[in-house]
Amino acid sequence: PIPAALNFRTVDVRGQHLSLAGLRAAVPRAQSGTMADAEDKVQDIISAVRTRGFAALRELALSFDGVEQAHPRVPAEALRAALEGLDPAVRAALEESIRRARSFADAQRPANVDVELGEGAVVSQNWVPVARVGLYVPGGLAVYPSSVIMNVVPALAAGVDSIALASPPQKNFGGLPHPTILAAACLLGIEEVYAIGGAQAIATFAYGIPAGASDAGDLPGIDPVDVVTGPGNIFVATAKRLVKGVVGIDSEAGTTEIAILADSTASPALVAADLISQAEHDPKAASVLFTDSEALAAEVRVELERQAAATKHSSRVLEALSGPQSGVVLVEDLEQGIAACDAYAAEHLEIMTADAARVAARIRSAGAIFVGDYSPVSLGDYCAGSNHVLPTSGTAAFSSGLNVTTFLRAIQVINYSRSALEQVSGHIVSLSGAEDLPAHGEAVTARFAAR
Ligand code: HSO
Ligand code: ZN
Repeated sequence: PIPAALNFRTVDVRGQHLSLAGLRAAVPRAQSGTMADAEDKVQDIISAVRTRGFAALRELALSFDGVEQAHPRVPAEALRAALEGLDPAVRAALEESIRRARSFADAQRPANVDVELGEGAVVSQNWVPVARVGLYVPGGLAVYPSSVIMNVVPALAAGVDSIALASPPQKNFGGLPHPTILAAACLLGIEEVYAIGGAQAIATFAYGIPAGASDAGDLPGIDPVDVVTGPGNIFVATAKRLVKGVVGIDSEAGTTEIAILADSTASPALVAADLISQAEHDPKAASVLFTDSEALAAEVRVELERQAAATKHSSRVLEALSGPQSGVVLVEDLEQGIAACDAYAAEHLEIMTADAARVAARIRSAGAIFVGDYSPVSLGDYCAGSNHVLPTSGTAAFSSGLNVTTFLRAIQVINYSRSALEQVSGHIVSLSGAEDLPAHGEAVTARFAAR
């Protein structure tokens, strides 16, 4: 039901000395179970793609996207044509976004380490890119050429050799992904692009599809990947969770969230504008304000009403702001505000307080932190240089946004000389005895036995 009016609820945690568990239970959240509901449907899609390959993709493209598809691979000419047809202002914006993302991603590459733990006892840690990745770019209520950049740039900076991209087929564009998505891919030199949406794209990447034949001719196969990344709706997030272990994934980047920690010095109009900016993504998007100022909360509510009524995607925004996942959390003071924000672990957290940088430095859990009035989430979505594929629904407590290390593995290399091994051989024998695994010790002593 689309609400006619704003119902931005209030959660008051003042005067209660809530523990972490108490705060987690109190903060606005989507009703749990939404993911479990999706799980059965998503599992069916994954099984269909695994067992029936291209035939399943054809059926899913028809039923979900209304598109007849012989093969999901986007032809090279379509990529080039999309770039040629791209609006010059959008092209310039994409290029600037790429430049900033690239500079930041290049600087993230971690250094290898070599440590000599004794003479001739060398242990190293080498960062090695995965061989092949599958990047998902959503295209449901909106199209996301910016997400092409966010996925591709760190993969390139990590040194990944083989990069495949998938995005939903669009009925209005001849069954191909949206042309700005194709143009962004072309701009970044990505040639392997598929018109596959949702859970079926994630399944295709995870398991691959063998080459086959059809009435329409040969069907070139799709190789499985090592890592699948990208944001998406609940179906995409659920699919990633279900294939995790078969492939690596980035974080659970589901329906978007914005949290703002603001005090009485914040501008109600800007707070409201930012809450609305992310509510625009999805009726299930979450917009949460944490504040110790009742006056600010009241003014933000007025601004939300005014701005939400005037914005283009008004009904989507009103539904998101009025859902159980959104609202204002009244806190005792900034201390409790910080604790509540940590408990919430927002995908995006804006700090709009006096001395915002000092407050931001104290936050322990968030996908990304936006400091002060001039660092809105929209900046990070498009052009900050940071990544917008970030952990949602509290998973920022243990996972990170997309970055270069998402596509790297740390391989440790052990290289001891004879004398270096001899030096610790007694310890190895002792420990192998203590664990009742004597053959471990014997493997070492065998090297020093007289021949
Ligand atoms: N806020 C979204 C990313 C995005 N916004 C793309 C606009 N375009 C999730 O971080
Ligand atoms: Zn956004």
